[in-house]
Amino acid sequence: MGNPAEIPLYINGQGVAALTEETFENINPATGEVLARVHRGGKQDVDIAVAAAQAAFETWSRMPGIERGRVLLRAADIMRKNRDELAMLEVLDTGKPISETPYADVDSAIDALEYFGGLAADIKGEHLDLGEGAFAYTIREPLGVCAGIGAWNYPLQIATWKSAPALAAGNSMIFKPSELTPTNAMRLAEIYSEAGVPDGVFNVVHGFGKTGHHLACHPGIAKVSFTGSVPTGRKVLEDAAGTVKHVTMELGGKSPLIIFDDAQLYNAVSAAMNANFYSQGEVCSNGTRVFVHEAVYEEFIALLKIRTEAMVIGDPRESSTQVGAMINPDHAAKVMEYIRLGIEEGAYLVTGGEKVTVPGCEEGAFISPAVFSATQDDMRICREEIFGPVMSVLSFRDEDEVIARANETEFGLAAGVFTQNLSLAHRVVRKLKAGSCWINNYNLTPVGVPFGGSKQSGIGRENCAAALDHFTELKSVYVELGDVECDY
Ligand code: TXE
Repeated sequence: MGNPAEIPLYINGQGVAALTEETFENINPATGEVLARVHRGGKQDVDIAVAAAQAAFETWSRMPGIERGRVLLRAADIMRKNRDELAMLEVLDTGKPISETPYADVDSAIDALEYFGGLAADIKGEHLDLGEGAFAYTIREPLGVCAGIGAWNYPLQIATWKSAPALAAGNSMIFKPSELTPTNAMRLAEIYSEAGVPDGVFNVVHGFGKTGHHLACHPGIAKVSFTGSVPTGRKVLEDAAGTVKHVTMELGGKSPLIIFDDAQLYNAVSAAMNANFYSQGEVCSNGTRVFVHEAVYEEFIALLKIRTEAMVIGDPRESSTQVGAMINPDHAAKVMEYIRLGIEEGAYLVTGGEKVTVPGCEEGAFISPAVFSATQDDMRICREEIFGPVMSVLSFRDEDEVIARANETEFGLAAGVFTQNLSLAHRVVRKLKAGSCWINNYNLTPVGVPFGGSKQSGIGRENCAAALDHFTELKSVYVELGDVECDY
């Protein structure tokens, strides 16, 4: 193994050393190899990034939207040309299989750039006719310097889902990727610069929670867009409150996937597997509580067991691999503890839940996809977010009962319903307390369809036109055409 690369901060259009003079290691989850030494940004680095972003905001925000849009569309083209490289970098950073990352990560980022690049020219206010003597109009204005803080499961997608609408609306941004996956935020910054994003408009500051805390507290930052766990989201919200920042919160979940007795069972099993084992289950919106009607429960479990045991666990760099490495051994240990707990609490482990050694990836932490049956709602594996390949299958008898049980959680990120009965599907979806719902499929997030959670799973929506509303604010202007009426 050669000397690991060095990943600096990216401020004002170039790589810069952190003033902390401290670095941390970026590890390849599958091999344990040190991929790079990453500069840790401290408070002074954040201050410098904010100053650069403030200066850049002055020109970028005054550029016509169509010109900002053109730059984002160029960035999409450059990203498409580098799709394979970016997809492999995501594999090395996250341990996710190469069979996923071109689509779920890179294509999703390209779509966001094209979508918001197209909308940039169409950010507008309204004209309000107030009769003969007056009228009013509104202006949708950018907020200023915005901070993005990302989680480690979809690094490039999260960085682009936050920066594309922010920049389209005329804001500048400082993005802090997760300390576990710093690589593609740098490639995004380079791509933006190559596309013509002016220096200082998009900056990257690496670091841990403390660096994120500096961003969330900084008086020069108007908004924080955060993706991560609920506990951390609460801390960011508290910090942002100190200077009354705008916030977008994309947090965790323990989402229900409800399979009625008339569901097309093969598709329902497919959706349940996608909803629990894609990206090794490290997906916030996963349908990890699978409620199956008692009439088809045994058949569902039998089919699910056969198909789960056929999944290919392996080196994420191999195209045949379907289950890659967990993000790191600590997280894998957390997931294994939940599996032990599930058994202890009396659930039945139908299949999987074992640590697996993959030749050539002996340092990696691999877990065979786990299915629990004989589960109860109050078990911790059915209440807490595990963020790993662990599916809990619960049985239910009728519609009202399953809706009540599905909603019995502090989370509200996502939900799925499988049935051939259209009125049942739409009636149930209306009653489920979740931000992102699917009928007869799961976890598809085409650009333009709002993504985000209700209850404690989040605030705001991403990947849609509403994201532009969250990165702008309205100024209203009243225009008097006559005299000022005055009684004194
Ligand atoms: O989150 P963490 P992770 C959720 C997912 C799971 C979690 C896993 O459900 O709960 O993310 O990602 C920074 N002030 N989602 O472990 O620990 C930290 O450095 C400011 C939901 O990364 O919360 C990292 O960059 N920042 C999502 C980021 O917060 C702080 C989809 C997240 O870290 C901080 C993907 C602090 N005090 C994952 N402490 C969705 N809903 O879309 C840490 N950080």
